[in-house]
Amino acid sequence: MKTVKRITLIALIAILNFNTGYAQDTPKVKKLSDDERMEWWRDAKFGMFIHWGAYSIIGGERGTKIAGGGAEWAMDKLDYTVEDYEKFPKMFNPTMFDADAWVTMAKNAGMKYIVITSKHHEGFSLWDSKVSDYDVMDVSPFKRDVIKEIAEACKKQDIKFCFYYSIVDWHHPHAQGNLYPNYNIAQHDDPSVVNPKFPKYFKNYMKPQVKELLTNYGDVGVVWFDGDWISDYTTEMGKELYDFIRDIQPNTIVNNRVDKGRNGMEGMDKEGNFAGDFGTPEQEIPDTGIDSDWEACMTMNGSWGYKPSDNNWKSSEDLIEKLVDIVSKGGNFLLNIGPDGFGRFPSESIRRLNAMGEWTKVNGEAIYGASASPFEKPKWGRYTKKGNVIYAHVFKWPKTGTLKLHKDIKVKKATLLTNPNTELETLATSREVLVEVPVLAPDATVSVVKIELK
Ligand code: FHN
Repeated sequence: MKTVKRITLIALIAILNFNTGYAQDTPKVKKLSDDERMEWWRDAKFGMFIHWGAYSIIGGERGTKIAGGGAEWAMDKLDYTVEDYEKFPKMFNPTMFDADAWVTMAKNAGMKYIVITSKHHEGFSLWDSKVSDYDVMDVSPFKRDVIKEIAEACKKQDIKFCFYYSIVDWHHPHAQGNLYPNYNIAQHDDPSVVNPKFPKYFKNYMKPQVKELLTNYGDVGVVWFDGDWISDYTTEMGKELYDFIRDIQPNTIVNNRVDKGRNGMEGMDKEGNFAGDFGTPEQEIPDTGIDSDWEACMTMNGSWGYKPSDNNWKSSEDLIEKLVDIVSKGGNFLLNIGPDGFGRFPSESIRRLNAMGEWTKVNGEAIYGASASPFEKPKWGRYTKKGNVIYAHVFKWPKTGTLKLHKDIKVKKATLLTNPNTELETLATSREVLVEVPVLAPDATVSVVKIELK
């Protein structure tokens, strides 16, 4: 009797396994078409960039010296040798770090994805890397896997998890580490200066690290490379790395800094065949719309990494207008936060995130899933388009109570996003379309008029 029972039990488990799909080998991910793969990203429009590392302890200051530009360049700008600098990862102990709180602040701001620096140029890795002992688990007293905590918090709150990875590594002896303190960025603009050990770093360190990040932390929305400018890194490496990533996670999106096509800070690829799924304008917005995928990344003040001495903060109004301007030209906006060495977002950043969240809560339909408008930008603001609707984002509200739209806009119905139940009077003339609007702007920053087209 016992034997029969056992056989029945084994057969039952086998059937259950088969039916519930718990096949022994991990289920293969369905490889999406490029448009399907890019869809979530094209709809998302707005993401959070996070620059966090040992440089966040330094804050861009060394005695009376303040690093010019981004504080994340402290090792270079404040003249630390590799040996000097190694003391900072040994101090990294951000006991106030709370991944869930960070992700909640991004979500409440209206951001749909987070790109966090897994490793910046300093070479210090914020995850448990088996390839390196210069990581948060081995060298810092913190001993928590930051990338794991962020990835889990993103999954919990339905925010896409993405990571930044620096090709440049000022610590690794086969990358730029062997050149410090003589390493000179300018020298590296000279293509004749090529580090003979870099291919070893690329093959034996960089690729295994990228594989760890793509294997151990679940779905990765975007891999955001940086440091593509160095002459050690070649387009052959870039193309190999792009294919390597797509083999591990076929549907991950990769920026154009994976290869060598980027045309400086304006961020789009020059002529030629280069790997990468979107262009990356940095600290600037193209003058006109671009009909390929692109994302503008920007700081809130002047530094990517935490820099308390930099009080050059963009206003919340300016940041909202930048979001609208970028979406009206067909792009995404990746807006940066530089948390401090304790794991806190600067209060000035939180204030701006809250203001952007208030605005996107009311006006998000004119942003998410919207595309560039077919009409040239009006003097008073921007247009975005979604299906059969044009959204007029008014930066300068008309004092006359009459908003003038492009003459080719055929209005079926016009309403304010803040007051969808009240139809606005419109009049089409040969030169423009007039919309009667309240004398006072309904929104303190950008007010949006929804135009349903005939
Ligand atoms: O050198 C980096 C810089 O520190 C920062 O990470 C920006 C963000 O895109 N990228 C490089 C400068 O172009």
